[in-house]
Amino acid sequence: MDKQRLAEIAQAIVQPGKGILAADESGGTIKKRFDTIGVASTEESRRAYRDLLFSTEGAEAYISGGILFDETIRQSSHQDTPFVRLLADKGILPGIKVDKGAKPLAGFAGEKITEGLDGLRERMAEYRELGAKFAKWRAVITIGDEIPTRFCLEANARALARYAALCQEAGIVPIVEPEVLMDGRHDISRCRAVTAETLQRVYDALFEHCVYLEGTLLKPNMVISGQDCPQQASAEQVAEATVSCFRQVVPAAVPGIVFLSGGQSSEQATENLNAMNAMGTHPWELSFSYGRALQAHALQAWQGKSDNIAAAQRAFYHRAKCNGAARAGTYSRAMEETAA
Ligand code: 5MM
Repeated sequence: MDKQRLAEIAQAIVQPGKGILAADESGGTIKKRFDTIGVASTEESRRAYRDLLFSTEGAEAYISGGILFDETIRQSSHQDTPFVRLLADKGILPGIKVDKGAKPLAGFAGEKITEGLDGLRERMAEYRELGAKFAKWRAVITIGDEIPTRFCLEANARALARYAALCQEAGIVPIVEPEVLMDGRHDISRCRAVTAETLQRVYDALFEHCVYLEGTLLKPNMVISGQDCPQQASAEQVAEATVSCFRQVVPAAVPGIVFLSGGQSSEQATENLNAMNAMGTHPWELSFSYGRALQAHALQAWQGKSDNIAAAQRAFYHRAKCNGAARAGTYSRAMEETAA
């Protein structure tokens, strides 16, 4: 394992002012997104959509990495440039989602386990050949009356750790993504308790699997109120709860935390990240790896029509820029008014 190279890649991803575009929606998820604009999900419509995102001029000022899906890493732009090369030429590191999705955990109603470890060593070798510099595996934790169970947390943590070890063996930086879902009526303190326990088990497992933390990144949920909780925490409360929770359980050896947006509005996800960075310096870089929060406005602007590509790219560029500012704690709502 080339530890220095892994650490360099991880640090490049969390360099100041930049973050990750998560464009790794699986077939089912991208269909759901396209359904909202009435566009059929075909290999070509998916290619065209990712093409407009990756071809957005100037977005590389705010985007350090792009996560691709297996289909996407093999596709090319309208000018026949492989997406991996298109991104690399802009200085954007290409990454790959390698999990096979969260499936029901047998015997544990309402809980999920992420699959995809079988054959992963061989797949990692292929993705490395295709140009992937980092990878991503998402575990899903649901909050309910009796859940998550300890068994579910441990099973997912072990899978994340086995994935991370295989990534590093292949010279690829693992992004470790344990997502505590925001679905439910629970309050922010319940989210904090479950997030802390989840992360504690993840770092125990990573330690046991001899994963080199300096060559990893963490992609977690923020500590926020459940979506249906009547009392929604403010950005400052989210920032305080998230940072204080993570200080207790995320080792300082981890170079960066790249948050997912998880269903927050685009503006809320930016505001929350901004509030964290406005607090001052932290043991790790605090960045973004947003899917919906970077793409939602662009998707709405696109509507599947080539005439709308420029408008969609303006919308994507704007969100990338706002989140770039949030990396330094200098974002303000006024930036939304000056949108292109
Ligand atoms: C949690 O989802 C990840 C971040 O996206 P959001 O910022 O929208 O929450 C995202 O990378 C996700 O893992 C991919 O879209 C793949 O999801 P599926 O459900 O298709 O495996």
